[in-house]
Amino acid sequence: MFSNAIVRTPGKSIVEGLTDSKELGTPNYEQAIIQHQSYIDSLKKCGIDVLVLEPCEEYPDSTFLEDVALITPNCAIITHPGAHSRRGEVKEIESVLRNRSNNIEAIVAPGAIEGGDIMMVGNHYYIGLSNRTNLEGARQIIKILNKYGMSGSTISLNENLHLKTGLAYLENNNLVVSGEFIHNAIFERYNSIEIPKIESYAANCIWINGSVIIPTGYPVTKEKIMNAGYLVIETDVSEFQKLDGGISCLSLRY
Ligand code: CIR
Repeated sequence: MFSNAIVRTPGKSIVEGLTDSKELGTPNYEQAIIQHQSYIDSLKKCGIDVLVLEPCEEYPDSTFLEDVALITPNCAIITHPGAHSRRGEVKEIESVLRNRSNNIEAIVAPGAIEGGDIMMVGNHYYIGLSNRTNLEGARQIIKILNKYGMSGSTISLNENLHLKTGLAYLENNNLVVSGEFIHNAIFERYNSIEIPKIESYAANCIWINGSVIIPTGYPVTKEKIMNAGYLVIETDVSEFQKLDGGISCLSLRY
């Protein structure tokens, strides 16, 4: 169960965020603010408290707060993003984490890791090896997880930006899978909820206390997740999709 989330309001600089999806256009700042507020409302509907951090104009991608930290029940870990332009974001989260955990750890160079590449399944954390997360980053985080009684393992990515771009764990052994993760032997012990290619953006969704928040406009995904027994909450994050960000990227949940 989660009881808290932390989000960061987008800054006007969001229009300069990193993207591999230029064909979707530049995000509209005013629209992003409206969508961000709806996202916060969706989190609150799941019964959790939401801490809203001030915008950070210096870092255009800083609204994608998931990438700079991992908060576990036993410790909080500050990441070292693989994207150079995002590295400074970590100094903006440190004091926030210090108020929330007695055990603060950090990944250091040459290790690189972004939170989008970390998927929690109970006490175990899957770490995606991507263009943003390297083996040394994974090695460091697994060592920290072990120190606090948790475990981790790696999985290589070929197509997705982050591990959770294409995967979401919905508890109760249910795993949303898309693209390169469909039929991957690593995940064969889970009940797979397969997302068709045309809706692959919706594979990035989040379970919070029995509800699943998905992006608006993905009817097949919505039906499949509802049929698996969840309450589905839709929220429009199209301005964040323009920067390759999705539902999970916009918050830290703990
Ligand atoms: C980036 O490229 O870093 C941002 N524009 C998007 C980050 C998305 N974060 C995530 O998937 N956890």
